Amino acid sequence: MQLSSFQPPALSLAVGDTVRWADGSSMIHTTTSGTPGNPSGIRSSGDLYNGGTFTFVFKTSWNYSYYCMNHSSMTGIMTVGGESSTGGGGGTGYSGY
Ligand SMILES: [Cu+2]
Repeated sequence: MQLSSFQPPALSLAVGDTVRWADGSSMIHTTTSGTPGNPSGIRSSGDLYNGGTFTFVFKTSWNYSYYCMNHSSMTGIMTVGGESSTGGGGGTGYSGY
């Protein structure tokens, strides 16, 4: 994470990929699934301070919108495709929180 944005804001992943967010700024950020004001409940990092990191494994094919709870202008999306035999959606199989 840069000062007040997700870099890169959009990523394409394969099912099973692991993503690590790192707060490289002096501000407190989160990476929270959903859209500002509407968390989806799949995952939330909680507050990340400078040097803090959060790792999440994307196990289901889906488009994951996410945002920062402290800065509503910070949004991003993970497009997860690839060889999923289970289809998208649902709330199972996540390793979140
Ligand atoms: Cu933030």
